[in-house]
Amino acid sequence: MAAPTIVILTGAGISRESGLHTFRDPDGIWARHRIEDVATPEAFARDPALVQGFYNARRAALRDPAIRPNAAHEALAELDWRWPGDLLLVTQNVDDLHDRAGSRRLVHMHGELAKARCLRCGAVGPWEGDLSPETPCPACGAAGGMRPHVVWFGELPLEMERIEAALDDCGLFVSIGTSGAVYPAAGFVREVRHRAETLELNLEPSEGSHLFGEARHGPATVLVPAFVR
Ligand code: BJW
Repeated sequence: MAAPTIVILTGAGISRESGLHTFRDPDGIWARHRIEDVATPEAFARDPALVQGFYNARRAALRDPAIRPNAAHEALAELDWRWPGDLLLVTQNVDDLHDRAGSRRLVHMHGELAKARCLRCGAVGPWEGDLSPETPCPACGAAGGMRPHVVWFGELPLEMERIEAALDDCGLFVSIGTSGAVYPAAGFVREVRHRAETLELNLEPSEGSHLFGEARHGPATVLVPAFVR
């Protein structure tokens, strides 16, 4: 029998032990910033400098040499190299730790901190430094239209067609380090649970924990390598 298609969904919890903050834990990003101020298109239209400052700081933190992929990112990269069937790693994370660990069959559904997008010409490219409301686009030269390549509330997540196609084929769905509070990702388990095996690996039960066939609770750096090997 052919190896089943695996879809893995990851969230901020997988990067917590690499030193990056989650969103909804007591010490998380939303404890220090209001979503309405920094993570909506309306916030960006109102105060682009504030929003860019928020993402500039997180982009700079990602370049700190102490921030590296952990054993959970590495185990998923190993699974990607090894698994003979179809596999798609769908991350909600805007960090690049799965990329650095070596995962290749990877979708960043909420975008990437290390990329910027021009609102004038639509070009998306790598971005290492800070963005400001005056930053010109390297592709078209227009000033004032560069924004972080991330998905804010009210915007469409990226590559949904590819994700839905993988979910349609899915024989095993694994959710790792996500609170299950944000849609459409939080709805994936409902889509597949009647035809696929479903497994949650999270520090604590997520909002949708009861929807999974099996749930294991603990740190990602312990649970994910144990699942993969
Ligand atoms: C550990 C650990 C360790 C800790 N080991 N675990 C009702 C129904 C459907 C939709 C909606 C609805 N009401 C509103 C909506 C729309 C809205 C939404 O979902 N709102 C909710 C608040 C209800 N969604 C949207 O607007 C999305 N777009 C959309 O829906 O378009 C329409 C559409 C419809 C149908 C199909 C397709 C499209 C866009 C959402 C964009 C989210 N953007 C953010 C910011 C990205 C940029 C940035 O990083 O700043 O994405 S918000 C933030 O939340 C970020 C994350 O990716 C996302 C999810 O968070 P995550 O990863 O789950 O983190 P936490 O902190 O919540 O959880 C961490 C977990 O890890 C915890 O459980 C810990 O216990 C655990 N953990 N340490 C293992 N060591």
